[in-house]
Amino acid sequence: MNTGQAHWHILGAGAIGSLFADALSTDGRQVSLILRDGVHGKIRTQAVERGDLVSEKHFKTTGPRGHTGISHLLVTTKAYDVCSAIDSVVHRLNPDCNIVLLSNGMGFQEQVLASLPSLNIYCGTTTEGAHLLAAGHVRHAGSGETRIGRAAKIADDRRPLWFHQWERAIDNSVWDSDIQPALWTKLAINCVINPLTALNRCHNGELGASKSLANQVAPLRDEIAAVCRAQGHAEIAEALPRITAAVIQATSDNRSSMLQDIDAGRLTEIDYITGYLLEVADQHSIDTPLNRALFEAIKSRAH
Ligand code: KPL
Repeated sequence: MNTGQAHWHILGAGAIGSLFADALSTDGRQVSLILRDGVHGKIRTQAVERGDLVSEKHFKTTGPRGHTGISHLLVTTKAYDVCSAIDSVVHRLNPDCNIVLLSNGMGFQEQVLASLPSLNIYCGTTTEGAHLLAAGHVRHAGSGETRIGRAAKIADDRRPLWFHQWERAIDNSVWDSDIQPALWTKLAINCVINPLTALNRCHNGELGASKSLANQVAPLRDEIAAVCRAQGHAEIAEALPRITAAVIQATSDNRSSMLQDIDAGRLTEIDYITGYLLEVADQHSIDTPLNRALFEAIKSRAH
């Protein structure tokens, strides 16, 4: 079993990956960044701004093809890149490797579990706010909570040893013996906010401030609540009006990740957000016409 001094490799050095790399390294962990074009041993300087303070760190980088083994892997790529990114380093994963999946959306967790059944796969969600100002330069926009649990349901739901280090390194990190409710809560929020803000090209706050948008939020949210309920998450369904209103307000100045992806000409994560919801809705024979319309509108616009 991996214990003691974890060496974390970070796959996906965007805003969240950089923030976590900085936090783990501040706590004394060894951290390396796996970059697509990384050259083994090359150092990359990363800066994280928190208010007026800028912390600069120097990380070893490596390309996916490197030879050193990986014992602890944190994956923070876009949802659609998770499986191929892990595939690119699969030859380096130690037989008892710990992999933490911290990307937006759902669906890839099951794919990774199916392709790497013998490894220790964890997944989670974070509400830490961070954005990239430039490559290697991140602004910490707001503190949040990070919830982590095992991707597979197994009898032993105790927190693994490495998580004790995370609790120290990462503010408000919480071990979840059942991570599914946290994943579904985040999925439900993303299903409401991301496509609507992307299609209406607005900040998150507009979904509460504009009457015509608020009128779209309510029925969309009700469809999502019906899927949550059918999936066994009645408590999320009940709380969804309150939770979505709170997140819309707390992130009112944000441009959602989907709006940012469209503006940057990137693929969106719609397949792993609304697309995943639609798959589950189909399994339960639940009609979700509003979500389907948004899914198709984003697909026709962004892909
Ligand atoms: O997770 C988000 C995203 O933009 O992907 C929210 C919570 C909607 C914040 O912008």
